[in-house]
Amino acid sequence: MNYKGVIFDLDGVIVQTDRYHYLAWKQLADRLRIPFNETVNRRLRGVSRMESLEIVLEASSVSYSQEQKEALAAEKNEIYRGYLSRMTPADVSREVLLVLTTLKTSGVKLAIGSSSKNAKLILRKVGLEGFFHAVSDGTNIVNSKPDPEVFLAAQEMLGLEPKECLVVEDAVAGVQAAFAGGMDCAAVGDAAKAHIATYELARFSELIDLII
Ligand code: B16
Ligand code: MG
Repeated sequence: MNYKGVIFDLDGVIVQTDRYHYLAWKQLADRLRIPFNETVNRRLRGVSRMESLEIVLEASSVSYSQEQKEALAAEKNEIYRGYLSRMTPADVSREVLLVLTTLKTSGVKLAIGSSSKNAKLILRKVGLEGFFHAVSDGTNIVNSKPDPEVFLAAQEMLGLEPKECLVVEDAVAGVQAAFAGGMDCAAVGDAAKAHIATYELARFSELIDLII
């Protein structure tokens, strides 16, 4: 076995909730008459909710108080959770499910390492509650990616050393977080295109040969 543990990012890796983040931020930005597009959205991947809001507000001429910013973040989260409420187990692809179950039955320890405070809700909606050996998310960290805190917490929960773990990420900030924590990283999507990770996955199922 090449790695004893795998720490999966959630949004953009296990589920495609990145689309819902985009739609929710877009709705808020439209109401505030702030330009927002896929290019700005790419910068929000893996970044915390409040840091994401700061990026969205860069294009605003209005300056908001901390209290107003918290209300705006809550407004976005309400819209986002509206989308999450409609998620089902069908939102996890067959390929992702095959990789997860193959690794688990082979004795690999599995964790989630997500910046999201909605991670446990998402796992419940898609039928993966209780599936992972550890869940480290936005509720147990102070610093979000590219800080390694969320992955270091996951690795500790698994009882493993950083070098024994592989992180799977779709965000550049997530790859940077894995490296900062002393872990190897396999990249999908945007992070793979950036050519900065240890491995670039063309297909998710390549993980099986890479790990076992
Ligand atoms: P929430 P990940 C991240 O999830 C998202 O990629 C990022 O866009 C989002 O702002 C962040 O979670 C916080 O999410 O508002 O639900 O707490 O990719 O780290 O699983
Ligand atoms: Mg992600």
